[in-house]
Amino acid sequence: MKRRIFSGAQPTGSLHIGNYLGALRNWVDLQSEYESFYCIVNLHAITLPQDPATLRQKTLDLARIYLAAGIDPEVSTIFIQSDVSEHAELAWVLSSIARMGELERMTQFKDKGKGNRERAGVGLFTYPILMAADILLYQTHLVPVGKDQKQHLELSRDLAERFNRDYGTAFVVPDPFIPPVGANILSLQDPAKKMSKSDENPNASIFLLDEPDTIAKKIKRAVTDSGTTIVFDESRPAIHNLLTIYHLMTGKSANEIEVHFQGKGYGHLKTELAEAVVEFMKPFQERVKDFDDAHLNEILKKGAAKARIIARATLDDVYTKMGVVGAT
Ligand code: AQP
Repeated sequence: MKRRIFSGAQPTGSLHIGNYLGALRNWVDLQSEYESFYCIVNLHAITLPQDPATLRQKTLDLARIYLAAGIDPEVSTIFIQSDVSEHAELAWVLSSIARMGELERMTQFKDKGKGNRERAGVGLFTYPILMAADILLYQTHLVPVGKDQKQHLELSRDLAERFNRDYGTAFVVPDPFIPPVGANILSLQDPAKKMSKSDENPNASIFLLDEPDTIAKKIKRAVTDSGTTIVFDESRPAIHNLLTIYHLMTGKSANEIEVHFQGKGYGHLKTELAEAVVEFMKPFQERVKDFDDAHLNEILKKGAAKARIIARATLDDVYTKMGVVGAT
């Protein structure tokens, strides 16, 4: 039996190269080695206000992006979270064993809630519990995510261990897979922040479907620092970030890159980086046009049917262990 992977992305905004380099490319690389479940987590998306028509459209667009990135529906299971209601059910169960204190420590709630506890949604607060349910339903061994999800994953592990200890083993305790390079691609405008779909500054993120001109403009406007040398130095996060993207897009080693840019200026780096990103994105942007809505819906329906069988078995086991039974 293959070990299992679960991961997902929210159909909010457009995916950016951070989502791709931190998560999606690893999903593609790992899909044959593991039995893989890749979810479009639309129930997570509604923890912040969404326009219904846009959310509907973005949900299908995200499926298109998964396929264009190289996720093979013959190999991996691709589905929409809300098509498998067990996600919401298990989230309720886990909310009964999760503690307020551990949720209060989650930094993403603080960031996305903008520090305003009075106005922040309860769903935003309990978001990591739904994420734990997503993962634990599938008896997941490995969860490939970016660095921003590390804390949430630790909570998933804690909840699995707590349930297993108190009620008997129902869950595999999942391990994170956080890539050594690319797990935290930074905003091009503020290297103190990660690149994010919901960043208010459109120049902060390079989206996977950006036109070549837009990519070049965004890179040209990227903030740098007061130094002059082009080297991988973590104490200079803006340049380090640009070099990391260059490294991941070209496959050249850090040493090769430093030698290549020796004696050259930031303008030169930005021009070559833009070319590398545009080149990297070209086949992906071509492939994205290949999938029509009817085909996507078919894949998603099939995926949900497969996911539901595993999810139901886990939830039934959880209910039995807890004594949650209906009339017979
Ligand atoms: N900047 C990043 N660098 C590396 N990985 C990243 N991820 C997100 N941002 C970066 C990883 O992408 C996967 C999917 O993310 P998500 O859709 O769940 O949303 P998120 O983590 O909340 O990312 P965003 O882009 O910042 O979206 P919004 O603005 O909607 O919140 C995850 O594995 C994530 O770690």
